[in-house]
Amino acid sequence: HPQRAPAVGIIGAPFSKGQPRGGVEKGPDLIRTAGLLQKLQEQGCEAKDYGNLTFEEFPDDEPVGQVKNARAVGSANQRLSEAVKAVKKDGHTTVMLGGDHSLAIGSIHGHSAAVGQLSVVWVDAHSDINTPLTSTTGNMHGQPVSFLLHELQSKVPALPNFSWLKPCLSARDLVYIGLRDVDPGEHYFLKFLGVKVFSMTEVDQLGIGKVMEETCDYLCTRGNNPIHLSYDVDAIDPTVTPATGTPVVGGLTYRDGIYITEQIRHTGLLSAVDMVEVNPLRAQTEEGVRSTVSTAVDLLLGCFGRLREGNHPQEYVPPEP
Ligand code: HAR
Ligand code: MN
Ligand code: MN
Repeated sequence: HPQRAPAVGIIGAPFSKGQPRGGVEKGPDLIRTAGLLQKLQEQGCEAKDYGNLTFEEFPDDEPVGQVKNARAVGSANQRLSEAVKAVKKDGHTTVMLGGDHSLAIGSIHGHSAAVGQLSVVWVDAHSDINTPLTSTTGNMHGQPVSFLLHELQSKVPALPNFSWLKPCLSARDLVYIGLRDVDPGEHYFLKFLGVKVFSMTEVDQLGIGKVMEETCDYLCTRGNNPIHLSYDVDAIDPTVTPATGTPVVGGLTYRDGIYITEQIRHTGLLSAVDMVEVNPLRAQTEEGVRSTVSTAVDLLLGCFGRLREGNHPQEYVPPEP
């Protein structure tokens, strides 16, 4: 079914404190420099760039138990939540350019604050569902899902600068695709909560075609809620997207990755997208950076209607001799 081009609202979130490696804050500007806005407009999308958010600094952000940079992460996500909420209220499909994946806390919270009950499709090598107590690294980019889920609230301790955050997602409204590096505590939560997971094993078993058919059927039975697609670029195989902080071998192919976006787009329910964990300082070569950034751009173009079969505007008239 042909769809009207949605108005896209781009929010840059140059934030890296959810993990220890510098460089991921360069993601938003790199993705812009690769031509995201122009390419979206060329494919008929109305697109508006809301620029980069700025974040408060916390020089004395001492660990709270295991958790690193809690104050910075809490504050950044509060700002991001407000920004996403405002851009959604402005009628846009939001695109949040990270930054690390701890930003999904604010992005999903703000999205839900604007539109209500969501479905979340989390495409990642990692499940990012550690609590501050199960995390062995203390990095908050491995924890965002636990802060968002109603079902895990009793397991998440209070942290400084997190009092604004209320859980807004139910475990049955969450689907994972691409998992291949899941910690023991995370695996326990996924099983205990009965979360829908298409790990790389299911991708191998079923193929990406069936995985997406089942994903879309599942979201349909959940009531066709607006979809939040949270895309960690490390879901794709590191031969294609090496410029990322925690690459894991055995990932999605470029084609799998693009097919996910085409099918999510096809539901007509896509309401917000995150594109996170692009880190140019982590690739061995310039070509590795280029490949990672151009893949991130292509995934976003797939989210907004670019088809590999080709496209033409609805009003297109072929030239007559
Ligand atoms: N599970 C590990 C942790 O909690 C690694 C998480 C890595 N996360 C990301 N985001 N790159 O998916 O620290
Ligand atoms: Mn992630
Ligand atoms: Mn990841």
